[in-house]
Amino acid sequence: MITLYTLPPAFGQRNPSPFCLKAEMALTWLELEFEAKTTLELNKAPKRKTPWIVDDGMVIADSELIFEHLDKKTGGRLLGHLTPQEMAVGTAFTRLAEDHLYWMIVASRWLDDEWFENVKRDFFGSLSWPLNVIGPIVARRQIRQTLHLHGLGRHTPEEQQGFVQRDLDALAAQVETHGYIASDRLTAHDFAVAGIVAAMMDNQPPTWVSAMANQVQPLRDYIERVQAEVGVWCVERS
Ligand SMILES: N[C@@H](CCC(=O)N[C@@H](CS)C(=O)NCC(=O)O)C(=O)O
Repeated sequence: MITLYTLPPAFGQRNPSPFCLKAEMALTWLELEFEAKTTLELNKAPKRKTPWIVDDGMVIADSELIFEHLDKKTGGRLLGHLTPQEMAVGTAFTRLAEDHLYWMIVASRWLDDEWFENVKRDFFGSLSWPLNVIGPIVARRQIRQTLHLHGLGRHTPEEQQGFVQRDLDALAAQVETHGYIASDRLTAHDFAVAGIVAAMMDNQPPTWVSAMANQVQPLRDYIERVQAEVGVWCVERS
């Protein structure tokens, strides 16, 4: 039996972490039996981040390492059947989404003074005093430092918008041409990229990054298609 640990619902999203959504999509797609548990106690997480899984006592933290494990476990049903070209293109776009665009989602949620009230409410509101007051201040400082080290945090808002737009344009051009991110068929790389785009588009209320992403109709069509095919949604569907 597999247990998947994710963040609890926030910002109108059933699963507000794109990496958790990606792992949930993979487990569902592979039709593996699993139990999902939510937690905000990241100090108890093996790498202090979500997601992680426990599979028959084996702990695997990080969505990409989870993919590797699930691929081995299923005899290559997740990644093993992909062509070298699909792996190359899928990996490159996953890196763009997860290691570049994702940080702009983080910035738009955490560093916008007005929007940060939603983070305080959904991530820290259930904590008792003084953690509910100190927690957001300390965590926000760490996010600011991380974005500075990454580099994206050093740019003006207009420059950041330019980076976001070029990432969105690259993703949109690819899915408009091919239907999916690595080729003309659904692959595990779509779980990663659609996870990021859905977490970006479907914030309630919208962040400045959500507003930009929602202008890009091919990406909206893409995430609807991927989520419907897998049967896992970022936002609750009735
Ligand atoms: N590379 C990791 C990234 C995971 C990640 O950044 N998770 C976020 C939630 S979206 C997290 O737990 N952040 C908490 C922190 O950085 O302290 C993966 O693919 O699993």
